[in-house]
Amino acid sequence: MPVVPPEKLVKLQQQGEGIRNICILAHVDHGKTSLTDALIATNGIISPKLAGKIRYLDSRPDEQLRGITMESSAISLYFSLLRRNAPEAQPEQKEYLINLIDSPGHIDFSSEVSTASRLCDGAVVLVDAVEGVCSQTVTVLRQTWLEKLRPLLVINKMDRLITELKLSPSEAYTHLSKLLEQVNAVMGSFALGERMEDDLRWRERIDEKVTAAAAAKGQDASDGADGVRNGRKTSIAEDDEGLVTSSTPAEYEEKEDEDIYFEPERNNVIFSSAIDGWAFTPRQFAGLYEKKLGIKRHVLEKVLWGDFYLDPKTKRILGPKHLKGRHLKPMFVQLVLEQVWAVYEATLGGPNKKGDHVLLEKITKGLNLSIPAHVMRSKDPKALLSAVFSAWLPLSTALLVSVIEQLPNPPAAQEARMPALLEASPGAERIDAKVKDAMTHSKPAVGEPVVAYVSKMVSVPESELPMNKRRGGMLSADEARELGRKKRAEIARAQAQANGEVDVASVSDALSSAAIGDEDEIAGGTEAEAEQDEDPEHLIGFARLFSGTLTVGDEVYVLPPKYTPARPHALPQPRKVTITALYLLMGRSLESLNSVPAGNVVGIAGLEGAILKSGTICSQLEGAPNLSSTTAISTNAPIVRVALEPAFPGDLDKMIRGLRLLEQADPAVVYEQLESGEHVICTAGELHLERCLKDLRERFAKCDIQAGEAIVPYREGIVRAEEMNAPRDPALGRGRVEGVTTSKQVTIKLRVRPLPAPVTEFLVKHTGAVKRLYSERKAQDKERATPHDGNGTTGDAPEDVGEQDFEAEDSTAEAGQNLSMAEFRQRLVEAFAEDKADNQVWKDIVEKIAAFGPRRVGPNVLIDLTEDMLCGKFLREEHEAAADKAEHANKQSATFADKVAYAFQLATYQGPLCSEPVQGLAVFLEDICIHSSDEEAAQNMGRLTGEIIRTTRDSIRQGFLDWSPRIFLAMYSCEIQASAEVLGRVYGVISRRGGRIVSESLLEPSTNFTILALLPVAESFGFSDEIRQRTSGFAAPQLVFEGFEMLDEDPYWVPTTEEELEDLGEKADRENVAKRYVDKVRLRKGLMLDRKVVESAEKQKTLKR
Ligand SMILES: Nc1nc2c(ncn2[C@@H]2O[C@H](COP(=O)(O)OP(=O)(O)OP(=O)(O)O)[C@@H](O)[C@H]2O)c(=O)[nH]1
Ligand SMILES: [Mg+2]
Repeated sequence: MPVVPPEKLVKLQQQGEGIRNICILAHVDHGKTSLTDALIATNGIISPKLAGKIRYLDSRPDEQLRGITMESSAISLYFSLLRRNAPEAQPEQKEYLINLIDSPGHIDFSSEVSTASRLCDGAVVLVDAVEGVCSQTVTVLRQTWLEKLRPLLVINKMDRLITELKLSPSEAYTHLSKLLEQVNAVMGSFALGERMEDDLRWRERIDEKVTAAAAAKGQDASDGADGVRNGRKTSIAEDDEGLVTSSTPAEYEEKEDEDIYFEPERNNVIFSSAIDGWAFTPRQFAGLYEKKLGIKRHVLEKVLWGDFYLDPKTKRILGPKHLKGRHLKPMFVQLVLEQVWAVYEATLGGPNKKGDHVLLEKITKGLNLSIPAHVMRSKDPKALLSAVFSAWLPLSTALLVSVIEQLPNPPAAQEARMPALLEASPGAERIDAKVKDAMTHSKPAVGEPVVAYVSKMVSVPESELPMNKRRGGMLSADEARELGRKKRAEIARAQAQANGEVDVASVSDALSSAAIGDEDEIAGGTEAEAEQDEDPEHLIGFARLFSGTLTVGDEVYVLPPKYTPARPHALPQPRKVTITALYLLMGRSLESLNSVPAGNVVGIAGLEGAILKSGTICSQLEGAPNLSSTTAISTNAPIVRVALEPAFPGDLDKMIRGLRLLEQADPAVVYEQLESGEHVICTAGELHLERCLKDLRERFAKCDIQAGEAIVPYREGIVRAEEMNAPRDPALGRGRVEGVTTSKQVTIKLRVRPLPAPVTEFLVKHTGAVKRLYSERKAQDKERATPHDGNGTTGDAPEDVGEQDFEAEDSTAEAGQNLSMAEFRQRLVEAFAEDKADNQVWKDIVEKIAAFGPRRVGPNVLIDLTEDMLCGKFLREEHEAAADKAEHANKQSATFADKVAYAFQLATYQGPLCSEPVQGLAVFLEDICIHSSDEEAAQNMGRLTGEIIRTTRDSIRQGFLDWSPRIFLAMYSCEIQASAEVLGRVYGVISRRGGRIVSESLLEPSTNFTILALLPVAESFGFSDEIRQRTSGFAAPQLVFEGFEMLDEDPYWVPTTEEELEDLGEKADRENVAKRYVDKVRLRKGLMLDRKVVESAEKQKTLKR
């Protein structure tokens, strides 16, 4: 097949109707990359013989080695089709451009899935015919649902039903129906969720209107006196109500949801085998049988799948009712599956698995296929199989025709998707109407506003950029002149700007872009130089253009993630950058473009440094939409943290530079430098970490880097255990502490208790909500604060405490952000009420909450029991705030209360066990007694501040240790598919690593089991490899961070009673697992350990030689 020249693709970019932007999504290993091979082969990029085997888009060596896709990559393909506009018309040739993005299925790279889907209009979702719906299948289906991408379903690996499971066509049909039901059940559940939400919103709206109307009536009644006016008003109110009911239907209307399901009769299901290179839709078979059976094609299309049977005598279609006890096979079995099975039988079956030549001849004749004679004689049955199928049911045809017919082109898709997407973006009402219009209609004209969304930055070595690749004379003279002219124009423009009066930011931009030009020029000039060993990486934005036309040399604004059109000039100011190059993405290789119109996927250069991970590009600043803040779906939060150091200390700078590049080039990596000076990266999983390290060593840092042991997060907490030591101070009671500062001037009385479990759980789940409430409150306070408000200075510091540490883990807790203050309060009260045993303690406690911690958002509460609520109330409505501040603005103890609140943040940030964050702690501040006069205290403020913070922190720790402390382990939920033979070994590995099985189910009709287990993150390193080895590669686990789980063992427990001593001996021979974890963390952090290093030293002896 001839290679399609890039010019052809570029021409097609101009015609919106002929473009399809699609992404391929599925669970890991369901065959995405193999499937794309077949499409790539149609463009002559790879040989059709190799399609399905070489996995062309897995261009990284490690991707090939492991057989796992790690990065999403795009390719543009040309496809032409003969189409008839009317059944009788002459077929016309139509050309299409398919921009296809292959995404990884492994859970570690799930962030790449969101980056891919945001750029597309449609999705091809694959499901393995044997394994069925897996965890990631549900995730990607949800992604298509949320992004409003139209999906196509491909049931892949159909060959496994024949060769592996050896199902008969009838059995396979039953299996496929079940599989389809599974997939549709998933879709149905999304629709149901949405419907319930709609229904709720509808009810709320009705309620609101009814109360509003009732209030209006009440008002009238009290207005009273003027009877006439009153009467008129009431009638208006009624009118209002009448209007209301007409605009909000009184009966909730159910939306049609037929559209969302996958149904073969609607041609949105494709059956395929990527490895054997075939695929079909029922429509194709309808075409085949139209003449033979004399049944109209569109009728056949509808009945080929489902409970329909062909009467062998009359050749008429029968429904299940008309079977009258006859045993007929469904049409799909008889007319479709049996034919496919027959080809397998004729090539791979037969007496000695060498095929059945007679049958094969019959089939090829019957189907009128022309197979070259040398292939027919071939000894390789697989080659024969492929040859028959590629002549009969080529994969690319079925898939591409479906894509073209079923999935929308960019103008249609944007019309459907954009309004809702823009509505959900921040400051939606301030978006310029012109921008909205251009985006909704995908207007490609040059004058239209340019809006593009960059979903990630891809790093490309300089040697692979098109201009460098062509070095050595391949550039034609015209092209070279054009390139030079463009460069000069660019530099001139940049310089003109630098000389002009534009603002500082754009000047520096212009300078930097001029510098880029210069560099290129130099690179061009030193052409003759031998291969440089330095091959710097360039970051290119992976983007989708939604409106306008983007041209090299254009100046556009890069909107930062927090941008909102309501405050376009808020800091950080959006930067203006010059587009230095545009690229057509062709897998690993790139082709230069001069300009690109709306509706295309494109690579953009010139954004380096302006975009960290993702962002929006717009030609105007005022009224620009922010598209990046609405993406949120990353199922796997970065949880694996590792400290890195260069093998040679001199390479530190190189490593840091590399880390910065890596952070930009990978959406799921977080790089941070700890206070201790360690350089830490946070990755989504072990495999992801491995890829990052490889990239760092070989591309970004180009030096040897050593990774330390993974840093696993823990949580600390307390419980009321059955048998606890006596309280430290029986007079005060358990958990109560009276801390006196060193100078004896202040006493702080507080009490520590474990929060009821439902409350902790609620708070852990709703960190997002607390975060929002807190920032709203802070904004309120700021508005109110007078310039000489002395409190602010030290009180504000706590948010800084380990801010970054949490950032990464937080993303899981972002859910539930939308709770309003009243809702949040209500739900919290309910959670407290669940604790029946102690309900006296928790009565009305929500009103007294002064702060959450650590970082003001964590799952611990500071409860203010002081007489005048010194710390102030956290969950307050707006009107309460003013009174709150004014009341004790002058009190000395109120100033101290601020310090106590700060100490609470510190104490919960680093618990006493191993300095890990605390969860589920309630600190009751009972009193702050000052033993000196106000003036004296005011004089010693500086010293006292430190003392109070220290005393409070220590008191909270003491109170903590008065209960039974517990350590909480980070847990992965783990899904493994394994066959019955290796099940035992899988269980063995899980239990040895301290995990436990949650459920196990059989995947009929295969003998595979799906096992769901929980596994401590700390024990998960090497888990996947071990499972793979032990099961000879048959089981592959997927690990997703689940949350923290308590390890019910006191790390400080030692046997004390006689019985225990008798059972366990003085040294407690049974290992205390909790202590092991605590000690491990303490050792890493360099904290003191109470560990005997040498035991029984007296037994040592020196042996004589
Ligand atoms: N039997 C069979 N095997 C297939 C088929 N398609 C793909 N495979 C195999 O399944 C494995 C995974 O294929 P890939 O194409 O890498 O799967 P993927 O979905 O891209 O995997 P990730 O990108 O890592 O999620 C490979 O060993 C393929 O040979 C098929 O139709 N039938
Ligand atoms: Mg792949």
